[in-house]
Amino acid sequence: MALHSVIIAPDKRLKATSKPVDSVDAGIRRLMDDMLETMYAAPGIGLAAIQVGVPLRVIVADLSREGEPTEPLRLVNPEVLWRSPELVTYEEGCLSLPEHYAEVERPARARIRYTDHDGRMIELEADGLLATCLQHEIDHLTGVLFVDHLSALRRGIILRKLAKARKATIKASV
Ligand code: GNR
Ligand code: NI
Repeated sequence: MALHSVIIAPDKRLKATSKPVDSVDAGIRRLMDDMLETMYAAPGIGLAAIQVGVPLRVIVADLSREGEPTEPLRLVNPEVLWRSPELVTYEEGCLSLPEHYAEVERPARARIRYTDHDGRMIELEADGLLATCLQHEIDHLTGVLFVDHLSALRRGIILRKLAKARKATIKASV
């Protein structure tokens, strides 16, 4: 397995639309294992392939509690089939927007269809944090970040802070 580095916003690669996967082969399974390793190391509860620079419709997630057995989810070509009319608000974070958090309102439940690591088609109805997490990951597949659900003012503040923090790190490393 291998760790990837996570792309930090602002970065135009994060705005790309990811392409569907043709077939779940060894390369895709390897990608998903590497993404899980990267996500656990961060740590995070979800990761989209585009965050490690791979523009394919692949996401991983794990919402198991610390100290409990892991429950890795590997989703290829996920699609939202249905969104509940009821909404819910969670404080969201993103590995591509480190140290920034904001409340985002989304459908409380969602029905999702995807292909698993064995190439089988699966449907699941998610609620709670899993519903929020999977919608956050599926947003990444069309270049949407949680800050895109905030006002332009709040988005601008966060993205400018990240751009400034990056410049400071580059300067410190020369
Ligand atoms: O680790 C993460 N935590 C999180 C918290 C609330 C809502 C969504 C998330 S996903 C995020 C990891 C990430 O950036 N996934 O794309
Ligand atoms: Ni994210």
